[in-house]
Amino acid sequence: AFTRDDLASAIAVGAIDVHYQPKVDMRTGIVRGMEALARWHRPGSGFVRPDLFVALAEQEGLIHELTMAVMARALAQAAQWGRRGLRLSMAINLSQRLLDRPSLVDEIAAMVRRHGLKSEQVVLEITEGTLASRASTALGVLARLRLKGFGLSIDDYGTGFSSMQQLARIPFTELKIDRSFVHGSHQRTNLRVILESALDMARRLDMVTVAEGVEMMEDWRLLQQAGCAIGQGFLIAKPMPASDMLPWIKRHQ
Ligand code: G
Ligand code: G
Ligand code: NA
Ligand code: MN
Repeated sequence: AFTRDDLASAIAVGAIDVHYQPKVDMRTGIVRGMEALARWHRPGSGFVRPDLFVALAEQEGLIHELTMAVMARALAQAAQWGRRGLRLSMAINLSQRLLDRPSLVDEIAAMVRRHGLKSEQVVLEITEGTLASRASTALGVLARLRLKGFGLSIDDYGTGFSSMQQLARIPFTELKIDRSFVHGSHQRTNLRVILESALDMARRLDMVTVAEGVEMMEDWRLLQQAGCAIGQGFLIAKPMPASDMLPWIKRHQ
């Protein structure tokens, strides 16, 4: 087990690492962007599951510090890849608690500027389920982020409650369909119908369509046929440290 203090000091000393998972163009296979995923390796006790320490950070008032630490690393990495000629978007997971913080917009914008990046290169992934509970508070922050040019992605789409309402009210740029509608969709008609309907709706709303949890070749083919723009999942690549990325991109292209 780990305590709030363990996590707080891990954040403070820079022990929270970031792994990256590619998001690829499903027509060409070209890597379009990365999602930053927090990793915590505790000396002596191994990896701590991110869902566990993210939840603790949310409960214990550390989510702002955690997110800013992840973002600082991820943006520095994106800038470094940019200098190597790789134009990749960088996606950061934002938890609902942060959307209660009006200063968030300027903090993120300042950090992006500091790294010499454009807001258009940065995508903020927000889990749909978390939005349902606080839509009114979150709305202003999300609208201001969008006005500044940031991409806004609905993460895990299909698992929340008021999904249609969120879509109508918030200017999301990307719909990321939850892996439960992706995995095995080629074998199950009901998953496939939901998947295709979500893709159709997103396209008509001018949103970028992303499928997460692509693990099987048959699902990849179905997504391609259904016109899904971007895929992410173990079939393509698992999350990996930054040092593995350039060799992976070389092999993948
Ligand atoms: O890859 P995976 O095991 O990394 O992630 C598990 C969960 O933790 C996912 O729901 C993922 O979105 C979440 N997660 C990973 N990194 C972050 C982060 O930096 N911030 C937030 N809010 N969630 C994260
Ligand atoms: O909630 P979010 O979508 O941010 O979660 C990211 C999580 O999904 C990470 O834990 C990552 O390791 C995991 N993940 C990424 N690709 C796949 C996949 O193809 N299958 C499964 N089961 N998990 C995946
Ligand atoms: Na995500
Ligand atoms: Mn997701």
